[in-house]
Amino acid sequence: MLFDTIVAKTTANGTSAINLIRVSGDESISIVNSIFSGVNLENKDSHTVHYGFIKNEKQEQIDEVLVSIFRSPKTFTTEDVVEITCHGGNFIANEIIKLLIANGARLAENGEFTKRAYLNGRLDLTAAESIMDLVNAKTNNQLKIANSQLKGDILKLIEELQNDCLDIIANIEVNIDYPEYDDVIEMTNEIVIPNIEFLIKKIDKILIESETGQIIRDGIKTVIIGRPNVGKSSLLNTLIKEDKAIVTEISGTTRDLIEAELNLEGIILKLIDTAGIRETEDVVERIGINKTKKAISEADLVLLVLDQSSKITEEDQQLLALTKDRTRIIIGNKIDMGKEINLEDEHIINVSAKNNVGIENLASEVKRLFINEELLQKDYAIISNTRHIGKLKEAKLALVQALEASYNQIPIDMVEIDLRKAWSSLGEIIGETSNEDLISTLFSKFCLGK
Ligand SMILES: Nc1nc2c(ncn2[C@@H]2O[C@H](COP(=O)(O)OP(=O)(O)OP(=O)(O)O)[C@@H](O)[C@H]2O)c(=O)[nH]1
Ligand SMILES: [Mg+2]
Repeated sequence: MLFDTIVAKTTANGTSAINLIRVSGDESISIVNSIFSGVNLENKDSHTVHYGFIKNEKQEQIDEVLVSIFRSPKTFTTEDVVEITCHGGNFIANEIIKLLIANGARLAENGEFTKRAYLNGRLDLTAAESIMDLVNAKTNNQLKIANSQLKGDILKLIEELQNDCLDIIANIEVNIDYPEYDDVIEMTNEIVIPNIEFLIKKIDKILIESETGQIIRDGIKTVIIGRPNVGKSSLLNTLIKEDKAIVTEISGTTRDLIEAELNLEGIILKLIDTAGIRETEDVVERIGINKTKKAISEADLVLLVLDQSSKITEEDQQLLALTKDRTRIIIGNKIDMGKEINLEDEHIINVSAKNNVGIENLASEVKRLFINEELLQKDYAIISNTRHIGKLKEAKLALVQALEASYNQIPIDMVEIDLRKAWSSLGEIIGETSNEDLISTLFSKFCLGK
């Protein structure tokens, strides 16, 4: 594919030691060469680095730089790529970019280099997406999942599912188009059924594992609730090891939601501290309480804090009832002051937020609830991206429809429509679906000329 030449600064804005400017496209070497003095870049080999100067149209020196040449096709975008390493600071980089644009380059759009890598077939869509995950990674687990995706593990996984799907379609196709071929098994609904069921089971397993993947990639939205003064803000502060939320002995201290992020042994908790819930006449406090209720409804995990120094109250009971069906951990705080509360059929994690006691038990409970440790030890693809999960569910739905149609003895070519839908949803995950592809893959998979 031919594209124009694009340029962008790849390093962040602000003062730094160096900046890296990336240029990609057919004209990239000649455009950079036109503002570079040192050597003639046009006759230099791929993967070489050159020292010299960037000069403006008046031949004034802008900066002393290193220029790296990468010739097509073994480059990130598969096009000719030039990288200019210049001094830090926004001004120099902007001057160089302006000169490159004056000489025929265009400012790249967000993500355009990676988009080109994908459009030019260097990366599939999931690998392209993993690059953002790599950049955003904050934990080892996130890094591991993103690297495996970049390496093509998700691609392989999806391709395997697509192949299973195609095998079924191909058999049906042959049956429809070449009914006189008697060595092709006649695909009645009964024969299709076990194959579709097998494929659905495979997808179900991947979807279950993706729950861990999604938690690792996006973190656990966790809301800390409890009646006033039980120590919610103290718990937040202890967890993040910082005095972020105000703690006082006065009930109703926290009025608005306070958010913080925590890396809990490799899992990101997106914590929200809330206003203590109680009946109140105070308008500000009441607004806070309404926000708390909304936060509860949006959370993946509720940490319900009780106060072990006093008996359970009516408000506690209400909160226990309110969160009964949610994924929750009940915390008995202020365990240094007593152990007044025992819930018959609920496990309480006793802690002292103020004295940093028992917090590790809370951490292991979070892990127990959300993370399949065994899965993480294994070295295979885990889907973590919401888009992929959505498409996978779409594919499964189409397969379930195909299965139901088969059960109901609907003509086999109708069943095939659903199978194609499933194949196409899978293809959208890796960014390749189109009908022409389906045709050519079909023939390459099925040797009709035998
Ligand atoms: N003894 C003891 N006191 C604690 C503990 N945790 C918190 N406290 C105290 O309890 C009081 C209330 O703590 P906060 O963290 O402000 O409670 P809160 O639940 O955020 O209260 P509101 O924001 O008003 O709803 C403070 O005086 C804390 O020092 C604990 O583990 N042990
Ligand atoms: Mg508070």
